[in-house]
Amino acid sequence: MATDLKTGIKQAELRLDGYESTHSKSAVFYNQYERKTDLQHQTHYCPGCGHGVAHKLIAEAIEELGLQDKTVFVSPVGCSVFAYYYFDTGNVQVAHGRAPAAATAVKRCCPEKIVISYQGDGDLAAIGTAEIIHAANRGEKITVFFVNNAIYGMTGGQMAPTTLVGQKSTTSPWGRRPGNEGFPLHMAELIATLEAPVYVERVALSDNKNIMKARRAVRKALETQHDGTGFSFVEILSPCPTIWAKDPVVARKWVAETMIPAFPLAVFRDKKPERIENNAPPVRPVADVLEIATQAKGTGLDCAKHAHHFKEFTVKVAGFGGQGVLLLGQLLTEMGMREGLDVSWLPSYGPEMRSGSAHCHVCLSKERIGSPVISHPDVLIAMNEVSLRKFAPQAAAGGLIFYNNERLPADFVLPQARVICIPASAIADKLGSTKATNIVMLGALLEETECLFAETAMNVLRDKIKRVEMMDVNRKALAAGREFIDNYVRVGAVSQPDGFAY
Ligand SMILES: Cc1ncc(C[n+]2csc(CCOP(=O)(O)OP(=O)(O)O)c2C)c(N)n1
Ligand code: SF4
Repeated sequence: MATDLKTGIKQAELRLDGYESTHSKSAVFYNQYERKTDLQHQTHYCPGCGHGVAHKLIAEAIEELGLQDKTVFVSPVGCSVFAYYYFDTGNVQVAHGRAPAAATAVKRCCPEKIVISYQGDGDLAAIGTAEIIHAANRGEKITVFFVNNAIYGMTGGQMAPTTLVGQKSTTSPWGRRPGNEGFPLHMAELIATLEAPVYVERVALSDNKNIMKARRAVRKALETQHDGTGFSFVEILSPCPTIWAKDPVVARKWVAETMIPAFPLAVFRDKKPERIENNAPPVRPVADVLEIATQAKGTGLDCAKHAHHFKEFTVKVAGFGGQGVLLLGQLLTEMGMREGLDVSWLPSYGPEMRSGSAHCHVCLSKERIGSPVISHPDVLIAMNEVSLRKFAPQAAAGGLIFYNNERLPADFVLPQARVICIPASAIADKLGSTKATNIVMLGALLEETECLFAETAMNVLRDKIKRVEMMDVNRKALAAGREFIDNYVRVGAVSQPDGFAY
């Protein structure tokens, strides 16, 4: 159907069958909604629900502005949780209240995208108050559509921060009393007190005239983002006939007659910022900022990235607290960083300081890392039997497991990965400190996999291990781990000064 580009209104079209088509679904919606096999033609919203109208206005604005391929729609927890079944755009569904934070992340990573945070009043003004205030205050270049229906719809009608004075809800059955529950929050006004937001308006889905105003506001908010100007926020007063226990027509009337007087419609902010802030990440590499680049220079390691034989190399280190599990992961990531790789380190540990289980995920990569979570590591370093049993089945097929012991438990079923048993604790003990067990493992890992340079390991150990008396033990432990591989695993191989064995 042809669209008038100025007004955004679709023009009637004469169809082949002789009928005049005056109305059709926006192309930004999927043709069929796959949520339920028997309901592919309709949304899950109740008849008369404002979410359906708000979706329509947003989809049409995206279409008119030609933004479909660029849009990422962040949907909340609330009745609109299933928005991703309807919008044929990029979609992210996030935890309750976190949409502005997730939208911030998407927008900062992909500044060319149009990122929409779509939220209800429980989501935005209760559990997510901090997220929206700070995203607005930072002037994130996102667009927020705030659907205010004065109630928690999805969970059956609890009081929302926007519930009107005197309005009954399941948690304020006597009607909201300011002395007990406080006054309704006016989010648009609140956000307009901040310096950064560029466009803030409140509209209402109460009647056709106001819906047309809402259509313009939605479009303007998206344009504000499209222009790269800044943060835009549209509060949409919206009927919830089901929870209000009102007929859809009466519910619309209630928006007009009861909600609008309490939440006046207005443009609260419409400004062109004096200068467009550039919140793109600093161009200096992290290694420069941390002043570690110069340490790598001159060693020949700054161009080592090209020497690495992998595109991505993942390690999981697991054991109990006190075994240096997390430190070993940190050493590996620091080494990778110094060798010019992208790295990530993700720790996981219980509340106990000692003896609780601990593990960490390490990723060394020549490319940007998508996620720090590693489900199937190339290498598992199991510092104890519990970790071996728990994580060995996750090791990648054809991967490698280093197990801190002389031999495997008798009943252990070998996984698809190769296992190297190395009595790292006993070796470290002999060298003078069990604490160096993780460094023995590090030596073995470097020697067997050649993932990083042993020379980098020594530099990192020198910089990171503050206790001078441990340095000698660590140096010996690193060498002992490498020698163990040469003597018992790769028999005949000899460690070379560059860290590799021939
Ligand atoms: C962390 C968390 N706390 C509470 C809930 C329960 N919960 C689901 S939706 C919702 C409120 C939804 O209300 P609103 O944001 O106004 O959206 P509506 O359903 O009215 O569109 C709540 C409290 C949850 N899912 N997660
Ligand atoms: S409960 Fe209310 S907000 Fe939720 S879908 Fe129904 S009418 Fe819409």
